[in-house]
Amino acid sequence: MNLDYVKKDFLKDIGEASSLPTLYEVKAKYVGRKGVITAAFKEFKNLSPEERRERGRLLNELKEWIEWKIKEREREILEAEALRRELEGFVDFTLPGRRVKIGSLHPLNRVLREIIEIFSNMGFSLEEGPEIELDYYNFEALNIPKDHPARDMHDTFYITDNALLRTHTSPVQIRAMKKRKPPLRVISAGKVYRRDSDPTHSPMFHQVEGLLVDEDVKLADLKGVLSEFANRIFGGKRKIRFRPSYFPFTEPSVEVDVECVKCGGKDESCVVCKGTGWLEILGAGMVHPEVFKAVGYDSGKYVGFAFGLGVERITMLKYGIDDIRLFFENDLRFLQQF
Ligand code: FA5
Repeated sequence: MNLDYVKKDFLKDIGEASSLPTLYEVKAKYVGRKGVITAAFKEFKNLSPEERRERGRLLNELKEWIEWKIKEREREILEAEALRRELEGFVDFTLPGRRVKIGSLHPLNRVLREIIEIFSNMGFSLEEGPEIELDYYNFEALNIPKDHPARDMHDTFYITDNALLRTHTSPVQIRAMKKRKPPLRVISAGKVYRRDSDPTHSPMFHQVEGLLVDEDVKLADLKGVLSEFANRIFGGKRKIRFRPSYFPFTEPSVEVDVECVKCGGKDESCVVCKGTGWLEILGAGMVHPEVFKAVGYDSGKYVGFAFGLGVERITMLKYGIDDIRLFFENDLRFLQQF
């Protein structure tokens, strides 16, 4: 066995051993019980005593050198591993930071919060209702019996014959009145659903409902509350007007318009109000006696007004947005403008 070759091979093997298990394999290969050096000792048999002594010295020297080299490599590997472990949790504070993008309220939530705040300041408290609603609350108790043509005004998503996705927030009026005795001053806000889709109508949109019941309530009170609301949500002094309308659950019923937020009624070619000077913002009216009957209120004693507005519509008017679908596309170029 040529010991120079053994040495050369060993140096190559140990150079490639970068972990303790591979290093120990190298150790076994050369100085283990079945290793190269042990095999070399066995070749002694056929040598003369002199050659044997000389060969034994060389072999022992080589064995010691190999063992020393292995120890040295073992220390290097252990140190490298310790360093790697040490660096594992290391944070380089000199690297430039990653910018954290800060989100903001969705424009609809921003306006919704503003609306709730305005009515809270007028003494209305917030009432909740389910989005999956019974036919009874969404229609029947609101004086819209089955087969009543007024049901056509709401393109309804039915779940069963009796359950549906609420088409407006008015069912919360019924729930609130069944729960409490008058006087009552509540608002309700949330998602509502209709089979409706175009640039100004969305299948899911948000409404805010208002209901006030007391002994001496007049249409003029409704006008006062809504006029104050228009001033606060659009800013400045805003004229509003009532137009006769129809809802089965209010009598009389009105459609409420606000003076054009863009031109104030002064520009005949205004694209927002189309030259009419007015913008429709909500539906309202005095609570129908049939509704009071459904909830067990005495309509001889109590009077009330109710209103329902579309949050998307108010937001579109407030910010000059012309397509309702922009609210739901989650395009940051749109959302970051608010
Ligand atoms: C109602 O939903 C009545 N419940 C409002 C009401 C409440 C009247 C209390 C009287 C007393 P209407 O269907 O008009 O009414 O809807 C109210 C508002 O919701 C509309 O003025 C409009 O701004 C908004 N709206 C209706 N449909 C959609 C739609 N598909 N997408 C976005 N907004 C809509």
